[in-house]
Amino acid sequence: MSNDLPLFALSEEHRAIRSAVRELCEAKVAPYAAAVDEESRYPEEAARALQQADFHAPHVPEEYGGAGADALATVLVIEEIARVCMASSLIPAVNKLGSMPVLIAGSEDLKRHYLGRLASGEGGFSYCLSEPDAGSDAVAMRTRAVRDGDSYVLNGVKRWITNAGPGEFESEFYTVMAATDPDLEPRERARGISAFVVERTDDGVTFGAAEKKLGIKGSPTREVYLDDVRIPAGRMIGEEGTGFETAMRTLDHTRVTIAAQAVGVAQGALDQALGYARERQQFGRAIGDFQGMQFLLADMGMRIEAARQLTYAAAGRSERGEADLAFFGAAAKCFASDVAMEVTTNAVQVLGGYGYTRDYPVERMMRDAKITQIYEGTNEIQRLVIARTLR
Ligand code: COS
Repeated sequence: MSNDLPLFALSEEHRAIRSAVRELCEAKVAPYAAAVDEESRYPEEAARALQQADFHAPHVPEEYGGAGADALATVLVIEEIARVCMASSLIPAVNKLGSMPVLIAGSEDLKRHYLGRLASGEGGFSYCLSEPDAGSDAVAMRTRAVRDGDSYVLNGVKRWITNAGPGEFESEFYTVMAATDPDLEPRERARGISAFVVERTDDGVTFGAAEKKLGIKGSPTREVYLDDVRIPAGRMIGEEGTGFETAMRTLDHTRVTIAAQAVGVAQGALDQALGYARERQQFGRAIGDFQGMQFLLADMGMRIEAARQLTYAAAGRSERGEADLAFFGAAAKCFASDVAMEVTTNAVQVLGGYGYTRDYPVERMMRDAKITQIYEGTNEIQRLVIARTLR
């Protein structure tokens, strides 16, 4: 047995990507993270730096002008950004989420046209599945797309759309799921849903006010209104009636990136807790010398590493398109986000009163971590998806 190629380690290339992103994040993302949160403003410095380094949408294949990062490399990029600023990590994460339907099911024309524009930095890509009355029950969507000659006409409201808006850094492109056959029986309804690319400059597209959120305050979330939006039929992604399947297959891949965010924010909180435990003196010694504190920190480190390994294993399934990806994507997202919530909460505990103030980043990390248990499917939905695969 050879010793020079560990079976269970990152490749040289993956390690190089991780250290390049880490360096960039320390210099150009971390310094602005607190202000971005405090002022609920777009992380423009991060957006520019990520774009310059080609980390804004690293998953776009080289053939469409992208960096061609595989699923694991994309996870590493997102994990490292989330370690210092969760809101900024949504830039590559949402660009992958929004464009994945095109990659999975789009025509060659759509891929060339839109992935190239995403990769070049011309515009970001958002994903529009949820609606005011269709969250976990995504099939219940009311947005309609009606065929009219060579066009489709879309009407409806999409809610909780990450990075939606008219701003310079907000998304130019939107994958919109809409019912093309709304009269099917409830059990058949998924087959009446289709996916489309909508551009924000299309007539009839407008946006709601930015939501006031608990965390990820630097990442805008808005409603998207579609009022008689007429788009060419060629902007349908895949065949009519396949939109729901495409939406679900997309989430199988991108739940892995939410797991990456969760691992990153948890690691960021542990790093802060470790630094504090080493420095903070009480009862004549560093609090990290107390066994109670060591046990807490040990549990944090252990759980983060378990979440990381599951996330990387899920990334491998995503890259290879393996049949058990639905299980791995849901399991990684659910496990890592529960770990992130626990670890960030414990990090606040380690810092005590200081941890509860905005003078230290752990309270922000705790608020930011919460969303990973909710978006791209609540953890209750992940458990449902997992349970179905166990049969
Ligand atoms: N891959 C491919 N196809 C899938 C799929 C997947 N992972 N999951 C479901 N489908 C298909 C099913 O095979 C089924 O097709 P047929 O009708 O041809 O058999 C169709 O999609 C409907 O699936 P299902 O019957 O499972 O639909 P349900 O209404 O029971 O809902 C859940 C399934 C709950 C899993 C789905 O609605 C869901 O994931 N909800 C959460 C949505 C979400 O994550 N929202 C977050 C917004 S994105 S930020």
